[in-house]
Amino acid sequence: MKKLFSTFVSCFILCASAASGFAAEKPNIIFIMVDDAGIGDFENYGGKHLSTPIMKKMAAEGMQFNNAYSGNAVCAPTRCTLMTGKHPGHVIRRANQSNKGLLPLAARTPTVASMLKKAGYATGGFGKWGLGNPGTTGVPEKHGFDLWYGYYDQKHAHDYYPEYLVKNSERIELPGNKKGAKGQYTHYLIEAETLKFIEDNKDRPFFCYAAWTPPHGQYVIPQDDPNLQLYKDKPWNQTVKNYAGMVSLLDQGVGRVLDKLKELGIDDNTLVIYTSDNGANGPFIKALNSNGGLKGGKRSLYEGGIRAPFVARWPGKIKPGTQSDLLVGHLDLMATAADMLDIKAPAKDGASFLPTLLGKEQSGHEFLYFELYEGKFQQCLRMGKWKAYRRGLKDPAELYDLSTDPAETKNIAEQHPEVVKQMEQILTREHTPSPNYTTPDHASSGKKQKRKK
Ligand SMILES: [Ca+2]
Repeated sequence: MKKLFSTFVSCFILCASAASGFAAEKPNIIFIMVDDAGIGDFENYGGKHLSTPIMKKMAAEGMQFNNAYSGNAVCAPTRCTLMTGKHPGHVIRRANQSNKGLLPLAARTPTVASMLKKAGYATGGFGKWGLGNPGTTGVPEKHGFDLWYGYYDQKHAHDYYPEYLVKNSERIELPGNKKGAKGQYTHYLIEAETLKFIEDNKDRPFFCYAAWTPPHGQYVIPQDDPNLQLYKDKPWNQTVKNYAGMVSLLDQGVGRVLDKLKELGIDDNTLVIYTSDNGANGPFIKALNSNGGLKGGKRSLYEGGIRAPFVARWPGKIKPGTQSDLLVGHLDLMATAADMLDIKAPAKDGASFLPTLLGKEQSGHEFLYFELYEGKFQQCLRMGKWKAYRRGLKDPAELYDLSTDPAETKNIAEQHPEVVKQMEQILTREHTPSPNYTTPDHASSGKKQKRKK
């Protein structure tokens, strides 16, 4: 009888597990998002100048997405979209600044972290938060994170040798950096805390959001770092060499995360995603082709600002060496995590890419929508092979066919009026007015928006 009962229980668990994805296993999720690296910086996306063997290895062992998009084209709006699972026309942060200054996440805004915490996950974030400074409604520990270590304020995050970092809204003094000393390079500390969190939570499900700050400026890296030494003989100025060293440093750090998972024996039950928060900055587009030949870079809603490197590794679940052309974005993390656990995502703009990870057919997004008020207002829409772009709500949209013109060199709106009409309707519909930003009807009437890194 006892055996019968146990068989019944096993069957029940198996059946329940099959019906609900991975609800029984509760796989760990590690989302590593580096800051300002362009898609052209990475070897597996055709990068020729920088050493990024870990992303390449992850792609060989997992899946590389070739139509992936960042949440937006600058730091805070990307983070807002990623965390809330809502597209850029529905979130509070549509620029780093606003008409009302820094906007924290409102109290009780559901996030990926709060969703996973409710599902029994330990939740930790490491690096740059950017969605609310200490004392505001936006702090990460009020949005599902058990632990946040690093920077809350974006400006603070420009400094790699600050006198302090922040842990759950408390100052953590860095005595090695007092009075202008440069004794404690923060990325080393942030990477170490990331690894510690993984180790501390190896026996329970966890969500680790590594919002690492390299290679965002300031462009500094310790002179004795072996990743900088890789580029010592290159004919580049010191800023470019430092940038290159920072990209390689964080790539090696991802390797240390993967090694840690193997060492702890939790490699097979952990989905790791490695991506960047927005496109590359101008000097590196020029020196290193960091935007991979796409149009524009950081702050632009042309492809160079939002097309993201995006690889996923999950041994035993993702078939090694797979390439996917599915349209995906950072906003999909919430829907995908919810799908894994058979729970309901609190936001509806994202779409789960779990079927694709598991080798199943899926149709995915009909379109991805973006808007941004950084310097100037921009809207864009990716729909199938088409890309529409405009700078005023009532301006005619430019149209590009990315299948033949990935660098958006030829505006072919006049040849496809019906496509343009349909895409303009979606651009108008997906934009929701916000009192925090000034939206121009026409690019020429657009008031200059406040710009800040
Ligand atoms: Ca960024």
